[in-house]
Amino acid sequence: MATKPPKGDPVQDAPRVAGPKHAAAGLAAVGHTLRIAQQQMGVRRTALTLLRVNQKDGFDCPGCAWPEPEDRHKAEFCENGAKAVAEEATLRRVTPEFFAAHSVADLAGRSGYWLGQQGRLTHPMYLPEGADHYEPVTWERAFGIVAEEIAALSSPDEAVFYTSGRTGNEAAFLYQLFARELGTNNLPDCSNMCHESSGSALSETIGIGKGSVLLEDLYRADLIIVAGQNPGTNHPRMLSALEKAKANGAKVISVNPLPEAGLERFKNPQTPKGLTTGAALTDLFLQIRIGGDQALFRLLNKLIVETRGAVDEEFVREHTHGYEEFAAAARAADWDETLTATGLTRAEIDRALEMVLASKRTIVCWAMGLTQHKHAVPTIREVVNFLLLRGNIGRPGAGVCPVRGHSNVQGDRTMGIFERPAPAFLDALEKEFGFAPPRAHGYDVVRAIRALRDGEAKVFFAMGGNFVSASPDTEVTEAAMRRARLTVHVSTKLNRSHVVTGARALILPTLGRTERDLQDGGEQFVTVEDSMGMVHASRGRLEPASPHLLSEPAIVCRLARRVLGEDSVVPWEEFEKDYATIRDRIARVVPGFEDFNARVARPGGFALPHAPRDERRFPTATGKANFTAAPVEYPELPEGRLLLQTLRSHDQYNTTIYGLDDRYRGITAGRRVVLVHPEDARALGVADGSYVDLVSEWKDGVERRAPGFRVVHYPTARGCAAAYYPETNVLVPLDATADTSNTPASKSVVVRLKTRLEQSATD
Ligand SMILES: Nc1nc2c(c(=O)[nH]1)N[C@H]1C(S)=C(S)[C@@H](COP(=O)(O)OP(=O)(O)OC[C@H]3O[C@@H](n4cnc5c(=O)[nH]c(N)nc54)[C@H](O)[C@@H]3O)O[C@H]1N2
Ligand SMILES: Nc1nc2c(c(=O)[nH]1)N[C@H]1C(S)=C(S)[C@@H](COP(=O)(O)OP(=O)(O)OC[C@H]3O[C@@H](n4cnc5c(=O)[nH]c(N)nc54)[C@H](O)[C@@H]3O)O[C@H]1N2
Ligand code: SF4
Ligand SMILES: [Mo]
Repeated sequence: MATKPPKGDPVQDAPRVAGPKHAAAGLAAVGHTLRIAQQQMGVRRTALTLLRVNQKDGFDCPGCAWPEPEDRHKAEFCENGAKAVAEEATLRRVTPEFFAAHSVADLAGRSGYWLGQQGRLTHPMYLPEGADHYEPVTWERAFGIVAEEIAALSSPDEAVFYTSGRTGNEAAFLYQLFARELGTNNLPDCSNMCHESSGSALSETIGIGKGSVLLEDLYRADLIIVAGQNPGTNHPRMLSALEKAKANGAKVISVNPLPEAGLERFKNPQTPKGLTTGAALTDLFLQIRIGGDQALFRLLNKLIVETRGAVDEEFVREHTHGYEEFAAAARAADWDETLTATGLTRAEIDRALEMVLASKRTIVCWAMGLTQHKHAVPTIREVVNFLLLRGNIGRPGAGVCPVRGHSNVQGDRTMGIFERPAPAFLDALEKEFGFAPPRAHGYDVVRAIRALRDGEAKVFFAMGGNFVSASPDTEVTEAAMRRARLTVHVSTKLNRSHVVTGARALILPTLGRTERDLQDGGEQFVTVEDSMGMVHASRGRLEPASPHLLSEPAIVCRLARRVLGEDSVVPWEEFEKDYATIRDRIARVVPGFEDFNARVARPGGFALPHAPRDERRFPTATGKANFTAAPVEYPELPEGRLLLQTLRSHDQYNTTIYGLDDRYRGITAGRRVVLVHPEDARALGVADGSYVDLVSEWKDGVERRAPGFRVVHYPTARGCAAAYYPETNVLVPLDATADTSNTPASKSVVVRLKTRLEQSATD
């Protein structure tokens, strides 16, 4: 089941390799940012737009979910935030003429990079059954088509409503309201592929699936452990926070199979020193084997338990449950097994322990390096055990810090985008709106793909995102999508999900964050929630990319009116006119949003309550913070194989590719690279610069293959390899997911490298 590399690209994928860098940001970053921004927006628009990012009266950066500091700099954005803005505020356009010139088959042969570079979508477009080309369609007709296909279903559960994490709170709240009034909880979202493991582990152990630290806490910490995260690329302004924490005396341990430049040194372009040498950020680098984190934290926990006076006994007694059972499991942790699982040395772990014991206030930050493994949930629970032992939750300068991805992914979940809603949330909806929401759980991402594959779901509707490229097992997912009766995408930019379609397909173009949102009730703003539970307003100022765009809330309101008709008990018309009326309802349904409109009017917004952080109260089943004692797991690696992680380059935002460089890793002009340790490469007989196919091995015996990757000898942990997503999603089996959270295990794929004799290095 080989896939062909994409054809028809203007750019040849021919990677050049210069070796990893040892510092992030600095002047090179500023130059790179301006170049990319100006190519998309021109000089004037670049300056005007970038000055509004993350300002209190401006728009929220559509990049990641990192919070804004209270005292804002004039240029309160990073290189990758600027790229995200440029990508949206681009002057390039995808018009009906574009679709007339390019058939769907032609577009399906292009790379995701090429599709994204074509610019902003300008008109609603329709692909009739059997047609080769999308054609323009009116909004009315488009909603009519969705209504027809939904009416033809034998149950609302045959429709799936996906959400990506850029959607603002107002649209997200309306979208879940629409799905539930229709009668389904099929609300999968990108979170299912992202921090679901964090949510699962945290809800069970501390009673709330969100992080417990604010930005201020980072500044006050003694020790910050950054595990499985590459902030230099994915949350660049986190480096400023780490720099500030270090200036206040904090130590940083980074746990990662790769030496990521951003964590080594940070050259803050906002400070004079930053432009020269920069600051060293990491005090201890633990170059862990992929999937070894649970074993590492378990052993640290054993050592803490066995060190006199190291456990915060009062906290454990007052606030936790399950300590004895956990301590017994921790005591049984084995040094040798841990060294095998982690690839670390005894001296490194001893050094880490010293730093842990010297710290009174410890924070653990993590992202996809912990969440996308089979044993991701027990791994994160072990991190919680680690923090609980020394009372590091609900104390200033300490806590859990899952660093979220999309700019409003956390808010969307708060608004009820969840296939397994809490009964209390549904009760509140029922009370407020007077209809009975469905109680049965819906499909998450993986289950939605299975349902489409098996013909059990027939309508797929996406509020943003790029489902076919972001999901695992590309060939299976694409085949599943093609079985749908109708696929609909509310999007800003063209992507592969628009060209791998059901029998009929619609593209509904929408406003971006940067754009002015004018409704009958006047100019509107939306709200978002960042990774630390701060909620604030976001106001776009640019002229919309086209006069035919509708905002996301307007799309949901009109869709709902058309689909639900007279039967609806929800005042959709009123909601569309004035988003403040939506916020009034949110205030009555979602705890923590009381008096929403008034509180969001305050510049900078407000913090949502968080019981463990605010009052050391743990709303779990036991009423306490729960220690857990799962058996230690780590991936097994058969002889001659590598453990592949699929990760992001510096020039991409998930499936949106900004460019073909990964500056900090020293790779330019190409993305089809696989990073392999030189010793492993030697043992496997693959020279630097040779070309291989990546073949993944899974118990179903199906051979999944990603062809034509240039081998790059790279200082990753032994036995581990790395290559970019989404090109490698074809290798991730649909059924290879995390226990409990069902998140695709896209950071631990067993692969073998198959040499391509017909190709050789060209550089
Ligand atoms: N510019 C930019 N910003 C982004 C995104 C983007 O694509 N581009 N995406 C956004 C989204 S949605 C998300 S979720 C975040 C993602 O942010 P990250 O999680 O930082 O993203 P990844 O590139 O997947 O990086 C995973 C990191 O974990 C490490 N890692 C892999 N496996 C393991 C392991 O087993 N153990 C440990 N300890 N480390 C491991 C990798 O080496 C890498 O450093 O970023 C958000 N921000
Ligand atoms: N192998 C592998 N797979 C992964 C991951 C991995 O690390 N490895 N990471 C996973 C993670 S963490 C995530 S979050 C998912 C991401 O999955 P998604 O969120 O589905 O994907 P994105 O690439 O972020 O979506 C990009 C598209 O969103 C649309 N868009 C952009 N802005 C807006 C907007 O304001 N409104 C609307 N309506 N549309 C907009 C554009 O059309 C753009 O093409 O991928 C997951 N997949
Ligand atoms: S750190 Fe994230 S939110 Fe902040 S400017 Fe950069 S991309 Fe945007
Ligand atoms: Mo994500």
